[in-house]
Amino acid sequence: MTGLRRLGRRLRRDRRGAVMVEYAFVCIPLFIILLVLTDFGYRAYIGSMVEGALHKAARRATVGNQTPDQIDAFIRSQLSSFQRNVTVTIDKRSYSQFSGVGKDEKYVDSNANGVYDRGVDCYYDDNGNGMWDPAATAGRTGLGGSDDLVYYTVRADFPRIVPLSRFLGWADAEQVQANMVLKNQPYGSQAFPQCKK
Ligand SMILES: [Ca+2]
Ligand SMILES: [Ca+2]
Repeated sequence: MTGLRRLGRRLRRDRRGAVMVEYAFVCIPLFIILLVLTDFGYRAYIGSMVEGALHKAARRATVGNQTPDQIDAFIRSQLSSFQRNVTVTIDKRSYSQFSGVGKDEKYVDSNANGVYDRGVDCYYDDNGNGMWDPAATAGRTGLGGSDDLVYYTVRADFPRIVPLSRFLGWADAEQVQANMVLKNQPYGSQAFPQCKK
């Protein structure tokens, strides 16, 4: 019997290598699942922190006596525990009517073509900037005035804490966003815009 045959028989009898391969087949998927769950958990944790900070800040803002900078500072202070690796973006837009939140400024479609036509259709200049605005620019920046509705958006951008991006084809960074609409206290009078061309 040649040495090669003897080696083949020894390898067939030796189960230690097979156990290691089986162990790897079980452990690698489990390890990946654990990393994915950790990633989801971290994302959920940041999402809940962002939402909680936004709720607290919005309540303070609606009572009044808060400047936009103070609201921003409050939100950032609430998120300061993990802000070193998280970029926080805060946007506040105010609207005079709930029906206008996140939508185009209203207009009267005089020529019935389904779109706003400058100089032809009259529009309601809700944000008072002298022009019709689509949803992206509608509303006023800041906290608005009495009885106004304020649409808060807080977005957090952060790097993944587990090295899955290359392995699973995911992006290196994640993003969570929280939104809230609150109505300011009626501590004054509010003027509604008139339709104009
Ligand atoms: Ca039109
Ligand atoms: Ca406008």
